[in-house]
Amino acid sequence: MKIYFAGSIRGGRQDAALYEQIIQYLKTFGEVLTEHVGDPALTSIGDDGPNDQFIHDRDLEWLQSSDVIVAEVTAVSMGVGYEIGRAVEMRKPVLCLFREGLNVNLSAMIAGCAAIELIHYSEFEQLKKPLHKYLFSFKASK
Ligand code: 6IA
Repeated sequence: MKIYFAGSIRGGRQDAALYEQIIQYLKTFGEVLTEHVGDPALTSIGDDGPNDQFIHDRDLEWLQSSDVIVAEVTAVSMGVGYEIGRAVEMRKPVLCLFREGLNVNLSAMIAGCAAIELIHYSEFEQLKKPLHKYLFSFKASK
C-alpha cells in the first residue's frame, strides 16, 4: 500500500516532530511516499532544493500513484488543502487528522466534505488505534 502523507511545510513547521511520529507509524502499514514532510531539517522557507514547479509536478505524480492520503490538517497549509482537494477529485480515499484544544478552527471545506474521513485527537498515542482501524480495514478491502 502506498501512502501519501501531507503536512504543513511553508504553512509552518511547528508540528514537524509529530509528522515524523505519524510517518513512522504509517510505515508499519505500507510505503510512505512523502517521508521528507517529517524531516526536522526541512524549514518553512522550503526553497533550498528543486524549484517549485518540480516540487508540484513530482508531488502530484506521487499523489496520483498513492492508494490512500493521510493529511495532518491542524497547522493551516495552503499546499495541504490543495493536495486534499486534488486527491478528492482523483477519488482517492482521504483521511484527515485534526488536533483539538489548540484554538484552531478546521476549515468547513475539510470538515464539511463527505468524501473525507476525519479523526479528531489530542495526542499521538490517541491516534494509533483509529489510524490502525482505518488503514487495516482499507488494506483488507484491497
Ligand atoms: O503550502 P505548504 O508548503 O505548507 O504545503 C505542504 C504540502 O505540499 C506537503 O504536504 C507536501 O506534500 C507539499 N510540499 C510543499 N513544499 C514541498 C517541498 N518543498 N517538498 C516536497 N513537498 C512539498 C521543498 C523542500 C526542499 C527540501 C526542496
